[in-house]
Amino acid sequence: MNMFSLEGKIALVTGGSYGIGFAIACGMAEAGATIVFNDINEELVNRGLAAYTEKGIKAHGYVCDVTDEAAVQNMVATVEKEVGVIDILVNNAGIIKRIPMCEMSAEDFRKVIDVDLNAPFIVSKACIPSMIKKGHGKIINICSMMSELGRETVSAYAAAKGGLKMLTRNICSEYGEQNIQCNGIGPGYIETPQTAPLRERQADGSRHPFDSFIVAKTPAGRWGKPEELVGPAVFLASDASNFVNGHILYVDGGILAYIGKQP
Ligand code: NAP
Ligand code: GCO
Repeated sequence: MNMFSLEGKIALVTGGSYGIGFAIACGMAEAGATIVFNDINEELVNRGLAAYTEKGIKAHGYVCDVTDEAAVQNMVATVEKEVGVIDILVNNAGIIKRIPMCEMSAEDFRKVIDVDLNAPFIVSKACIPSMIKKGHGKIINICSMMSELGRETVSAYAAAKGGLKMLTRNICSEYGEQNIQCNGIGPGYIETPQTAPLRERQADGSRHPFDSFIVAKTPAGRWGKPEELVGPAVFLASDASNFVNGHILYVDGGILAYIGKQP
């Protein structure tokens, strides 16, 4: 079962101060990886470092906006000097703007595309050369249900996550021969700060309509927890998945398979 071990491996998790990135990083640390993470500002990085320390994990934190190519190149070079070559990259950092498409500015659309699609390109491009030199690499892109489905108000996010699915397949196609495996994880609806607005109690104390909708649409009958992404992430980061490439592993409680409960 050593094939699931991440001992001796260095994992970079972008946007890893909290939420899904933090949970995946903690799981990878438990499997033996050295954790490196970045976030957009010092306060978040320090918050993340404190959270990792509380879990007994000595993580390495860097301030870096993943949309800034020069900053990313510099961060990766610094990590290689201070920690070592990145074996596992988790492109996790992401944002969402829930605005009806015809009310959304082009600037807002571009910002979501920049963080959720351009940044995984930028960070992967910065990490791949050293992975090739080292003879192996694992890239895990955090996709979404919206890599497959649309819904009102998330046009930019769905476009980005659909593109991220195809970027995943293209990195597989272009670098599979250099022993780089690039796969995606497609979380369903997970309880994190990003989805908190969709779960807020109403003024009368009732559940948010979207919360009730998602619970009815999910065979598991509940939202997922960030920790439930750890097993799939460790699998895709480990030798156990060396012949899995270009695959999007949906961790969604069955929602993509289900037409939904009759009202
Ligand atoms: P989250 O709670 O909002 O965390 C996102 C993290 O990314 C935050 O630490 C955020 O920092 C960071 N980030 C945002 N923009 C950044 C930038 N330009 N540079 C560096 N870091 C940046 O989101 P989450 O729910 O954990 O989601 C993590 C990933 O999973 C995202 O890609 C999301 O699209 C995806 N996902 C989430 C769900 C879900 O149901 N939660 C489902 C499917 C996929 P700030 O606080 O500074 O923004
Ligand atoms: C939304 C949610 C979703 C989740 C996730 C689902 O507004 O529909 O935020 O997009 O974040 O991506 O997989």
